Amino acid sequence: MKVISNYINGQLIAPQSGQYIDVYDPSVGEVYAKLSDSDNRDVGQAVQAAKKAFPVWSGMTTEKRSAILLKIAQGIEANFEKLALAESIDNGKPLKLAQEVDIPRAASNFHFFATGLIHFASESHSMEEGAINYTLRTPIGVVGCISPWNLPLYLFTWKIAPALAAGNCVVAKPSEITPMTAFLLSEICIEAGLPAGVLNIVHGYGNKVGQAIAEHPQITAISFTGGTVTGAHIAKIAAPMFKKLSLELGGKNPAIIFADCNYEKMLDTVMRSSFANQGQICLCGSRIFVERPLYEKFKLDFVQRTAQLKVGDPLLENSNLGAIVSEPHMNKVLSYIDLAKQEGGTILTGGKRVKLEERCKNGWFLEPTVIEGLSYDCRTNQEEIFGPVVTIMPFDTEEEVLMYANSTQYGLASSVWTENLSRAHRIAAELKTGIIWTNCWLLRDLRTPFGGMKNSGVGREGGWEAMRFFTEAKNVCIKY
Ligand code: TXE
Repeated sequence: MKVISNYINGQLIAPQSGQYIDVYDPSVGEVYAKLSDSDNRDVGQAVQAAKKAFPVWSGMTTEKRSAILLKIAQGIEANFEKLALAESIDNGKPLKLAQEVDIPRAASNFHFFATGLIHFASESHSMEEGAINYTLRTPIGVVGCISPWNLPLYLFTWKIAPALAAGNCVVAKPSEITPMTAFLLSEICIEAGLPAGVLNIVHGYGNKVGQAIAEHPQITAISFTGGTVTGAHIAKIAAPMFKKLSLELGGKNPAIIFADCNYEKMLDTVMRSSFANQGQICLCGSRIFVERPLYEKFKLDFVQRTAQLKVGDPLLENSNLGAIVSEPHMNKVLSYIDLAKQEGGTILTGGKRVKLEERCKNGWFLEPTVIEGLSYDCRTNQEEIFGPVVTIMPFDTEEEVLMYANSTQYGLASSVWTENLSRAHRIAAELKTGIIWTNCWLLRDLRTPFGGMKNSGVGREGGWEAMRFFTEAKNVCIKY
């Protein structure tokens, strides 16, 4: 049984509690590893190690820091298959998805910020009064990174890479539900020669380890991705301590399909934006609005394609959907399907748990589910379900669909399908989400600002947004 240790001060060590947490393989529904059940003592130890390492790491030349981060990127690539298999087993996602998305993006995250840091410059402003201003962007110190279970290594590295690139030392906590690839990253960092204490990974429960990170007075910035409720909880702790906060939270994203769209391209992509990673991506389009002339045709084709999706053993090449990440989450998603029925929805396909044979007979699998006949403002269409469940409904005018799309508490991502250029720009300007994909989905340029508005979060990740989040700006004005 694999035991997952903490990575503190460059060492893989046991938690001070000496206790361990069960880690499940969701595809078989059984415990397959033990996880350090850490607490504030381990977080305190990690902060001390990070503080000790900070002067050397922040004082290192950008070339040297870049070279070490590039070695970590190369380490991820060198362990590609091992990481992809670990991710698929831990999360339940198809191995193919981990190979095509999760692990390549984890390597890209380190590559991107390892090179970005060399070009990260500050600016100066000269004044007619005979003065020059220059802006210094210096590392913050010890920062906290807390990440979720849906894209474990992808989102874990999306925070850690810029934090380290900006010269900070990190105390990080992956989700206790999917800790394995973060543990394997510890081994890669040791191999890459990352100095002791620069990155510390403390495993365990959110309300113990995550809470201790949020509360620690010497962790002066927190980057969090997870649920909106948890994000609000962390903000309550961090705000009065005046910590910098980056919150990437939930979403209830609209997919808006106009009758003039490129139909085949739209249908292929909407299958992905609806059900990729079992619908457990905060960017998935879970509310599908279709212009009325196209509605019946889309409904027929979409339901047919959805019913043909194969829910299976994630290790098998032909599985389109793998397992749901945990039994509680599977039951939460099933409860929303029940709610949809109570709210007057019709299940057009799916809606039930899938019982597989052999190895996965006790795994947590759900049918991809399509629901119609609901009002735009019912709970099913307003609350984040975070599973393979989408609703569809027709619309007649742009004003109507914009009202539907913007009606939730969330504002993370939208997708829009139309060949009409003016309409594409017009709709994008009116949508209240931080990200809008038009005639595509999840096409990602890491330089762009990434994040949501309203209850989808605070701040942006990506590119210089991330480097600026993880540095303090100081303006120096010299009169001559
Ligand atoms: O997230 P949590 P969960 C949404 C999705 C999901 C819901 C809850 O709707 O159903 O959030 O998912 C740590 N102090 N998203 O339970 O609880 C926790 O250990 C500090 C959207 O997985 O937010 C984990 O490491 N930390 C999201 C991380 O927070 C705490 C992706 C996220 O866990 C903590 C995942 C606390 N008190 C879920 N409690 C997205 N935006 O992609 C927990 N944590």
